[in-house]
Amino acid sequence: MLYPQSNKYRTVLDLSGFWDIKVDADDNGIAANWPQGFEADAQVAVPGSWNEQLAEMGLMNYEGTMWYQTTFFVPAGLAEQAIHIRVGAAHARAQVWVNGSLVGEHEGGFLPFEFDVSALVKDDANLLVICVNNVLTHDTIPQGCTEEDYTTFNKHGARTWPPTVFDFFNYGGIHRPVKVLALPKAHVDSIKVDTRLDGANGVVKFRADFSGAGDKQPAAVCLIDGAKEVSRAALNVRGGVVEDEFTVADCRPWSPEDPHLYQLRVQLLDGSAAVDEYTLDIGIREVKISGNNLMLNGKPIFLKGFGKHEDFPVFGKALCMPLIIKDFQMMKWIGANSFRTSHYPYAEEMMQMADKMGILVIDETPAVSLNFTTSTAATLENHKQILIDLVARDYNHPCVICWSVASEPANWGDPNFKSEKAVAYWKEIFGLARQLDSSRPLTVPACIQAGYDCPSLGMCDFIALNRYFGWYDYPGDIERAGQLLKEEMEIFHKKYGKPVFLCECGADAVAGEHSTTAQIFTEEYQMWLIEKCFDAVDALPYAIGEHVWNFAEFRTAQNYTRVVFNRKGVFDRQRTPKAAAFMIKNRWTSDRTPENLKI
Ligand code: BDP
Repeated sequence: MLYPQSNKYRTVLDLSGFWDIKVDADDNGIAANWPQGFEADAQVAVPGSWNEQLAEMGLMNYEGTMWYQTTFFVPAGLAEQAIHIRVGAAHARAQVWVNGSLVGEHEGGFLPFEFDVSALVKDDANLLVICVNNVLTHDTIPQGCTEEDYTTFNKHGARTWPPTVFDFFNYGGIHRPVKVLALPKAHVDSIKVDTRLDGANGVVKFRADFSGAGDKQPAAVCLIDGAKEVSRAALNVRGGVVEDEFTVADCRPWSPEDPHLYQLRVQLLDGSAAVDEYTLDIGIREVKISGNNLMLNGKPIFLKGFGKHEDFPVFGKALCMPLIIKDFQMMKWIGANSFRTSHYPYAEEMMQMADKMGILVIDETPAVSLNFTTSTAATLENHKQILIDLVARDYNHPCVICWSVASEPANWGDPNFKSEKAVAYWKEIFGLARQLDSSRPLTVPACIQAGYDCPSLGMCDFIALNRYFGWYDYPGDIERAGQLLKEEMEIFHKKYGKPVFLCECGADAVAGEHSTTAQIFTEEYQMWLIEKCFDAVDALPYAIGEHVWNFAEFRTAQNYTRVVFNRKGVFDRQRTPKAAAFMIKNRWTSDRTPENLKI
């Protein structure tokens, strides 16, 4: 799905602002005719999670149905165009009505969805009603849990409030902007680009799909480098599609050092005049696993970075543009070259910035803490649909170097994580992911509870380990932590013969707590433990990277292991650095690079 773009042919109206909201704890809204409009309980900012905005109304921990409404106008000059409503993300499912008619629904809280509402819009104020519900079940991705699940599984031996099987807060709301798109009736629908390097040349293979284009209708595709047109192809649409490839002589490959973007411009023509146009930023680059290495453009690369979250005071999980800039500034400051979208797809704007800033991304689905005892046929179907939609959304981003198709199966004490059902599930997911994208490596970060032979491991292109030696295992024992991590990496490498990535390591640190000795929860302990982990990993020739858990503190469900937030951030929730941040900066920006440290 293309990101909304305004140009001579296309108009985007952003409906961000204050919307009416109405709580529907008993799910009466449809019977009460709320799709036709309702009397509001309050106003809420969209995008935004409702929880912190409306905490004083008792909605901090609300899990249930919430109704949103606003009005929009289609400017007179656009009446002849196709009108779409596009929601960037609404957690966890949504139904959409325009002027009282249901236009569609969507399951999953982290990906965009779009409906053609041309037949419903009026030459007057249009009523847009969106019903959002954030209840998670055994069928959803991520899964939810019941009271009973706590006694059956329950990693921490404690309940959380609200109940979750994962360690982040289940915010609800319209988290990314809602936009009205006015498109030419015949328009570019999607673009898919594959790039590779051939010596000094780059090869850009493209395919564009159109809606409403006639057979043999002319189209033009050109590749632009800044102000210069590099290549142009005159094509005819066949079966709604054009495809071809360009060779770019002496190309500038995209990399963290030189994140050079070219533009691919697709035009649909009527005779020689354009009737629609879409311009996509692309980077020419190649990524693959080769032997013990992760290769970018034919050279080994070592990942230095973080697992992150979308989480910020008041915004909750909503798009916050200044925070995107701040986080990239901090990642550059500290010397990171990568991050993982733990534990769900992030906003499209974040991915665009990663392309521009040359930051590599491990792009993760929301299938966190999958449980094969509770999973149903619907869980698998939801997971597959999310994978299809995620790959469709992010395929063209040069920053995406890997799909993390799920994370931490077995984390919540599932006794069936090695069952035949689990094996069959993983085969379906990996098979689908490889069919959707054969160019990027796949992985599933593994927690210690998954042991050495979780069935997902053998299907991964590299092993990603989440290890908390010195924290959950042997808290306070830093020396042992380093030793155990090294032994663990060795075992996985021997067993699978694949490169190993330290995907998560870390410790909670309460900013302002200090100690001269290895005392957990202090800033020093977090710093020393992370350094020990780096020392262990940097000495291993098959290690392809080290990611710290987490970039910043984040809200979780309430639980006695969390002091308001998960404190493993090396920055606090407002992005103030803790001591560990300076140690990491020193490691990642000095000559003591992991490459130099390798023995
Ligand atoms: C890891 C999970 C992550 C948690 C972290 C922790 O992947 O979501 O936040 O543990 O406990 O296993 O801090």
